[in-house]
Amino acid sequence: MKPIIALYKKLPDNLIKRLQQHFDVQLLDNLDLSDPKVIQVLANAQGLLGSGQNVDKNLLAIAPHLKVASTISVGYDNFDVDALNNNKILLTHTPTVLTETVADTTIMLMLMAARNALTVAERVNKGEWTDNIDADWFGCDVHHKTLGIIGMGRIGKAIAKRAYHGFGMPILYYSNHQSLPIEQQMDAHYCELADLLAQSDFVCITVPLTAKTEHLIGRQQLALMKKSAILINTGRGKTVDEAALIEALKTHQIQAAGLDVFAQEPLDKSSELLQLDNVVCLPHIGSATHETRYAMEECAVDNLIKAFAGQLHENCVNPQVIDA
Ligand code: 8YV
Repeated sequence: MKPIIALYKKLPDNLIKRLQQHFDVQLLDNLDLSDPKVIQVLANAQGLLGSGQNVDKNLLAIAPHLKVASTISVGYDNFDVDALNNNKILLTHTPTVLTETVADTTIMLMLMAARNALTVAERVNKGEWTDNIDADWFGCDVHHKTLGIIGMGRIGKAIAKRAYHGFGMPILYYSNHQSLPIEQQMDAHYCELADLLAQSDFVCITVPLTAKTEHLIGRQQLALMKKSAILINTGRGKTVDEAALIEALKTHQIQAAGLDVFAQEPLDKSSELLQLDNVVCLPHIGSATHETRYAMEECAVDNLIKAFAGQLHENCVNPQVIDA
């Protein structure tokens, strides 16, 4: 008998067919534990495949046969990894295929925020472009400004490459580990967080959300930034204290922000962020191109198939489960 997997995301037909060669695929709309169908499927499921839903102790309690969870994302902050480890459930993710696309999104947000792209486009739409534009339409330069990158992982490096080679930006970075190749190839300088915040014209956050990075940027850290600085977040919303950021933007403690991620998603339309004209808010589109989302889905499907075949040697969040 093929192992049962709970698929909680719609996938293209060719990937579903591929899954069906290996598994008994049970499609769910979500992982809402109050839904009897979800409970019934999870009671027998050995695999999970999807994204954007919480997988916690409550879910694991009703999924006693679960062996592998494959998330269609690089981030896995919505999984209780300790609980997965305790239950010897392998977690796989899609870390490499979205790197370049998320780096593109980050650069786009830097440019949009620096050049007031949203505001000026809206003014054109409203018919306000009736003469040569004057200074209240101007933005600020990006090229050759100092970029501070918080989190020099795969995505941080792809941002650094674009910024250094494309825009001639000096790079500062703060990360868990120093990266000698980045220092040698791009003359990047490792800094303490406070120094990075004080010296950077643009600050990009690309760290994953963990207990250590939650509210990494709060009122104190925002106060260290230049008044002309622009904060970009394409990682996870909760790495920033959103209330403190709103305050800093309102009082012009910093100049602007470009945000793809928020403490609560989708962003509520009553959020104060949407009332500020020095913020660009995007709907978490970091990896959202047709090509990259397909590559993520394909990678997650492959991860699941290989994991069940005992052939997965990459993309494991908790490989110690395999060893155990
Ligand atoms: C997507 C992301 O939002 O991979 C991640 O961690 O944040 C994004 O690529 C996610 O995959 C949505 O399902």
